[in-house]
Amino acid sequence: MKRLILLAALALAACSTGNKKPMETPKDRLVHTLFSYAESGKIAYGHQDDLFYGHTWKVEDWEKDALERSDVKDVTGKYPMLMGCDLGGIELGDSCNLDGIPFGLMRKAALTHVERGGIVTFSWHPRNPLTGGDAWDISSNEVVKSVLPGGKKHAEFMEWLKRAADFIESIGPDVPIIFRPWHENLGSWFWWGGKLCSEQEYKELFRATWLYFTRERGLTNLLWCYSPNGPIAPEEYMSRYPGDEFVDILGTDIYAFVGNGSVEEAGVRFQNQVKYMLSALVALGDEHKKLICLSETGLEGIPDLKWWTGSLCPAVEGFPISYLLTWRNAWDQPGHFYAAWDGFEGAADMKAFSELDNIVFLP
Ligand code: BMA
Repeated sequence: MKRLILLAALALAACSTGNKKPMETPKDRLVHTLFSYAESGKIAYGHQDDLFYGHTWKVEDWEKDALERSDVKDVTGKYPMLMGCDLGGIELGDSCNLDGIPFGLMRKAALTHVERGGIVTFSWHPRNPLTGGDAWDISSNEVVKSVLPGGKKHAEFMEWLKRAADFIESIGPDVPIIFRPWHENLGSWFWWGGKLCSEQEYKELFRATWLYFTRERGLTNLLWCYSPNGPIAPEEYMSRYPGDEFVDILGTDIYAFVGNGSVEEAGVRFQNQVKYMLSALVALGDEHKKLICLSETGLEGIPDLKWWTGSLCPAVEGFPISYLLTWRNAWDQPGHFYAAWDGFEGAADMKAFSELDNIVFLP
């Protein structure tokens, strides 16, 4: 426990400048909050797109809507502590993101969630700047190279960063945001993935994003999360780590998959994978003085009706992760959900999870 308090102090000291006692910023306060969860053995729960839509509904008239509906709240009586949002589409100047969420709604929901006492985190699935395809277009391994200085898409890419930074800036300087760009970078399903660019190119991509947002735009309200897909050996995890200066949180995305086996087997496999990766992140977090988290997780469609208390909880219990986040409940794809919803047969187990002493929801 003392170790974590020391880590928090060191992390904040690293952010401060000179000898003057720094003023506590919104980012500092969020760092403290997240360290205090980890220190007290608590884990905040997050849900992607929570206030935008759920399994059978979506916000229609967002300017008038009070944004009170949430599948998580319907089931547990509480909002998730974290709400995840995705910026995909902002780079083109689109009015809605890749899942049809108006950016105006995203801004309003982020502010509403923070006013309620919650925390927001942004991921980003930008289009492929070289081919014009989507984030999953891996037809070229020249894309990262093309956006770096000297590359033929560099100027256009800087415009993409500008649009993303403009949006984040429009939410306000006092709203701390966990920003998680270039995620799952050790798999090869995004154009910035492991086989699609060199280690150096990836690091430069991450650093260029950080430098532009932080130095050129002064967006110091962001906590930067590095979140490779897991499980993966710690050496591999660190092989594309951009550096301590550019990262505040070490995360990992690990999903449960049933595949051809039983849900029981999937549960055991998932627990082993998460425990393996989180053990590595605890050591890395100590070494690099960083927060750690399970940045994305879930079991699509939750066919295991005891998944929350039977698999997720035992997988993360005892690890000082500040938060975990389950993915979205798509309103237009009946099988694509990662949190329970009102009427779902496995809802009671998610409610039981929400009532555990070590799991933090937004009351
Ligand atoms: C994926 C799926 C997609 C979605 C994307 C970005 O995991 O949920 O349907 O478009 O995330 O949110």
